[in-house]
Amino acid sequence: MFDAFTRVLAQADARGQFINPGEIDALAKMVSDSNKRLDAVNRITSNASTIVANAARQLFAEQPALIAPGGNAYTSRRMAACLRDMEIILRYVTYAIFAGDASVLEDRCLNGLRETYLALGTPGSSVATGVNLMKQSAIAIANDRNGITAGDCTALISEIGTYFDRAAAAVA
Ligand code: PEB
Repeated sequence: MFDAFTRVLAQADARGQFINPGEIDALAKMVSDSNKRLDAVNRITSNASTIVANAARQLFAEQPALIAPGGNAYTSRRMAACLRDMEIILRYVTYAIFAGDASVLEDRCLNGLRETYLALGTPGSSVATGVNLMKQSAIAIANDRNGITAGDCTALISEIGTYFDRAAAAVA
């Protein structure tokens, strides 16, 4: 499991070189912007159940077969498993945002997930749709300009988007 810092040093070590000035500048920028990152993690974390519930509601409205008899989220046991899965994925996305690196998400959540869904007969493309719906609402919440000091969050928001995209691509 890497974060932005250990990633840079592992790469430098693999090259057998010191950490170069460009890498130091990029990490220094990340540190100077770190309040934005922690605010985004905090906002997504404290709204996690809203993000999951709204995305699930929208997923089932778009794909009602999932909750019809015989569907993959039919019966409360499967519905609960589905909501739990979405929450697990969102939790690992918040870890990746916090670390500034996708490896925790890849190694501990996405690795083998496609195969798990194949084995369960759970439609990965529907999970991917759910992840995309969580992406939209998490970004809207993280990017809400109300009650915060105005600043440029473009890079951070697009980075956050990439973690959701990885999760969706891993199961689609
Ligand atoms: C992954 N999901 C399920 C299972 C596992 C995971 C391992 C089988 C065991 C169980 O039922 O608990 N677990 C989950 C995960 C990690 C992990 C992400 C990462 C660390 O350890 N059904 C739908 C939707 C979708 C869904 C499309 C968006 O209709 C999910 C939610 N996952 C779903 C369902 C099951 C499941 C299990 C319904 C139960 C399947 C079944 O038992 O028939």
